[in-house]
Amino acid sequence: MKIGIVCYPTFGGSGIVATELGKALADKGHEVHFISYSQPVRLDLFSENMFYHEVSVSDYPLFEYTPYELTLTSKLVDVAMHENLDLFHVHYAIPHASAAYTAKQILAARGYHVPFVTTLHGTDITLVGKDESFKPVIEFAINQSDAVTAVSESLKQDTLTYFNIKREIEVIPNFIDFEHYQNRFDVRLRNSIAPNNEAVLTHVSNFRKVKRVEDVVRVFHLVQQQTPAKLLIVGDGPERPKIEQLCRKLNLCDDIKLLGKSKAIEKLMAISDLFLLPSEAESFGLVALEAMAAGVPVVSSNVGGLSEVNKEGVTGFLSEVGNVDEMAVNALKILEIDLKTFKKNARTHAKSFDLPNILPQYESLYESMI
Ligand code: GMT
Repeated sequence: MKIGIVCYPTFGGSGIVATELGKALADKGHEVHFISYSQPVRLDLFSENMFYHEVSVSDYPLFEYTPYELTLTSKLVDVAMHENLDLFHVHYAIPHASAAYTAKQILAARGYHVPFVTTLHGTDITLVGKDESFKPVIEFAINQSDAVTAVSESLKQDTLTYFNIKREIEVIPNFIDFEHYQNRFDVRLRNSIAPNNEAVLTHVSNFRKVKRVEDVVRVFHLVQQQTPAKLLIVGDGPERPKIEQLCRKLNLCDDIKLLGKSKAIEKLMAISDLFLLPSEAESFGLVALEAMAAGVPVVSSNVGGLSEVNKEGVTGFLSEVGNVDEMAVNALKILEIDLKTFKKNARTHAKSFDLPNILPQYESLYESMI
């Protein structure tokens, strides 16, 4: 099949899922065309049947806000016609689903039939999409999609709650390439982070408010009062200054490392003992799954799809948003009582989200559309 994948190119989970899906489809012999405003961070164009088409937005003095969606739509029309695409797969509804809908109409007027599947990822529904300033367009574009998928049962239910949806939503969970996370332990890296074999706690995110990174620091602070520990914080984003301030205020600067947008996620997970994800909203929590694939148990909040990924008392623990005291108690329970069992369970549960289990679900959906 010839598939056009539309996604955000940044570190966010939806872009990562879209890119890894495209790479896996290309490996299976499909022709994959990525369409975005810059090259997705995880995209390395080493495959002969993978292509990248950049949407370049040019400024015009009249526009106070440059209309990206129109440029994207034109690009979709152009790529579909010239590359003979069979379908579009758009990740994150805003504005990709409405752009794909318009592109489909333009293509139809030119005699081409190019259906599109929309994958809902989370904030496109739970935060941004349900805002009245987007809602009518998003609702329409979801209903007009030829197929709709959501990355968790919880996100499907949220979509049905917030919008008037008249079509089937199929749940296809996020995935990891399980093998990619095995045998990555680097003893020198571990010793450099935790020279006295302290427990290593890790958090990875884009530092948006919704991730509650300050809670990560507070949980760590409580844990560290009971057991020697180090904290790795990977990523970057708007909340960084607040996090730095809190580290200083709690006198934790020597024990917390802010690593920025590291690409060595697998290696960092492999030397970690525990992963913290106290988010306010999380439709799935791909990063928790990545941690689990590396054998790292998870202490998280209990929102959205997190309970579909992190199994209470098995792969980690889940608490109410903001309950940092309980999260710290749970972290200590895992670290001090039964780290080995939790590690094993985390890996076993992550294996059920391995790529070969999920990829065929997308392929059969595509086949049913064309
Ligand atoms: O929240 C992020 O980190 C980014 C965001 C995105 O769309 O890029 O992530 C959402 O999609 C991910 C991939 O499907 C999910 O794993 C995240 O849980 C989801 N984030 C939220 O719901 C807040």
